[in-house]
Amino acid sequence: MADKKYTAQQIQVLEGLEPVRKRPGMYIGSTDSRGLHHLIVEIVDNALDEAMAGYCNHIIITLQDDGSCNIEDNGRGIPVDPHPQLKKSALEVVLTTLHAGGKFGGDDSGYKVSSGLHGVGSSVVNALSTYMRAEVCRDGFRYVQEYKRGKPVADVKKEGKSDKTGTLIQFTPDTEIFDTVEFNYDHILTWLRQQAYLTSGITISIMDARKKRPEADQKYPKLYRFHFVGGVAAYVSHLNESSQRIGDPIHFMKEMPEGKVEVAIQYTQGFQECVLSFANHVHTVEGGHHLTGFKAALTRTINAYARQFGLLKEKDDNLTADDVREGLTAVVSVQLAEPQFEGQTKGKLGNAEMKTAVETVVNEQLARYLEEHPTEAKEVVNKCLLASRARLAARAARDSVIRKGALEGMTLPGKLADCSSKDPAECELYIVEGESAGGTAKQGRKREFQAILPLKGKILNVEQARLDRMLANNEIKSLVVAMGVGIGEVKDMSKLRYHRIVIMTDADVDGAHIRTLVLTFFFRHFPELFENGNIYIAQPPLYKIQKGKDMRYVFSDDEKAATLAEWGAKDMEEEEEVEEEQLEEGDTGGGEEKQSSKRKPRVNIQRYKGLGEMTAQQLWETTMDPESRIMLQVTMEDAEAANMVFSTLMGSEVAPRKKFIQSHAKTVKNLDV
Ligand code: 0RA
Repeated sequence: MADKKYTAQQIQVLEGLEPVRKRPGMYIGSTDSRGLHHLIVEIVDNALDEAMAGYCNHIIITLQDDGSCNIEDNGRGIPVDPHPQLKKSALEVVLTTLHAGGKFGGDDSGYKVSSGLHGVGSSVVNALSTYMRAEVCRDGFRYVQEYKRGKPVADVKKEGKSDKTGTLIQFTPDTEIFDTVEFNYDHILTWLRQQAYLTSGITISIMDARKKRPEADQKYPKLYRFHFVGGVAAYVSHLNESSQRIGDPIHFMKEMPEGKVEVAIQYTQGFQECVLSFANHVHTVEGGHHLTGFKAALTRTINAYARQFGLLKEKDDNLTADDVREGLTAVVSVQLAEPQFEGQTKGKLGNAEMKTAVETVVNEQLARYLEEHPTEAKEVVNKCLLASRARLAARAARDSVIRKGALEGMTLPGKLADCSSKDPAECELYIVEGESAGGTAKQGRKREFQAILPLKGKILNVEQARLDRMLANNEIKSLVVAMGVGIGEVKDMSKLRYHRIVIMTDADVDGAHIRTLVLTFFFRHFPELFENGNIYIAQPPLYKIQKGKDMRYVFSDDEKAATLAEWGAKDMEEEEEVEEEQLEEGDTGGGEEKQSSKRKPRVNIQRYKGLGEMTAQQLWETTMDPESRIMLQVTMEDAEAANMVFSTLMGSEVAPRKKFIQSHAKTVKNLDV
């Protein structure tokens, strides 16, 4: 092939990846961390396609120390035979052209829209990598080709014999394209675990072989192996790990003319609902028609069963969709030929025919399950009835709260130091731990756009509390009233008074706990805040380090060590407010350093144990001044992972309904007094 001359047509094809480098966002959504991880998704998707077609059962992903990522599978291997028209190896065509054009979803969509389109997306990864290497084992041989920014370095080479089949892709993301090329192991693990649950029979191994792993990733083992027997039912079991469950997961699967439907359901004794939906293994964060069909069938089938067996009397109202989803964990996964992904983040399935498909399967098979498992069925229906009664009682309680003006029309809480601007887009609400830090923040803030709300002690653990009980809690009430949005059925997010809500707690265990409680509260009742990027975590400094006229605030121990090293001082365990003399006899140091050692630079390290130890001016400079502060934005990137953390941290293993009803009755009484 090497001696073949390029035709004009081929040259055109070889330039085929230019549009990807020109407008990467169109092909991978964005060039931030999310887009970076999309590269892994593109390659692994191809391997998963092989697995779904029954040719592959193992995928190995390695984050290499040199910044590249290796993805190896034991599928059939990308074909290597010469392409009939282009007269070069199919491998080269697959990896260097936007082949199967149009299958990328057209001009307005940067998302892969289908499984089963082999190799689509690998060329996009190639285009956005400084280096890529493909190794294919097929037909008894091993073939290799390398690329630089999407262009082949040489023709495909046969490197020797092999009795395996499979594909190994190694790629190094291009720093010219991406804002960051640092992979987030946590993020990759979550996604791979999800894919392993959705693809029955697959084993996915992951290795983090980076020598210097990002701090956040260090808490994870370097090696993982995911293999789940039982598909989405195992997924539901995993989601319910830390909850009290009712029966085993119910699992059904059916090939419909519209596509394949797979559903797993399990109720827990808790109140929270967790229903995840997928289309062609893509998490449909915004739901869509498959989810609508599921909910409709669930409500219909449980009501029908409850009526048939006299659990719902003639005079009773039907259970609502909310009643039948309380405490429900479910995974709804569909596969279809031409999925349409819609919505802001392309996270919503737009194929209307999938509503009927899922609805039919769930109606049919859930009804059969209930009939065949009367004990579990009664338990589930009773749980829904309980939810219904609790809902009516809670509404009565809430109505009385609202009648008394607990929320609506209630004046802003006294301890809120509001800002003067009324434009929510520029307003910030600082939720501050403790009255004393609150006082400092009030002095330090810019009152035009920064409001301060001190929170006293620990707010209620909302995971286990119902709305009516929560509203009886003053800290929660202040927070809700300050935000201006109402809660529950009267919630109206368009009334949000601050577009930035900043949680500012001490850098200690108590601070972390309070932060988790506040986040849990927001997560349960105002998930929109995460979706819209309203929630931030303030980053107060840990230390102030001073040497002569040089002064620096540092935000981590690493940064402290680096600063001290830079200043030629030793990192010693500092005592609060105690000045330390640093005497560094530079062992390799040159004359200059010796000079300065003789002058004995005094390095003063102050550790801030709490926000209250800073002056108002310091707090402003380090933590609140938009010009210089560092804030972490909390996103709902992975609502499921967050949910898991929240319920594991906050949920109670034993949450008997009886107890709830009793305490609930008391609360209702208290509210009415
Ligand atoms: C095109 C055709 C076939 C498989 C693939 C591509 C393929 C691509 C990737 C990317 C990563 N792993 C992959 N494995 C396979 C079908 C091959 C055949 O018909 O034998």
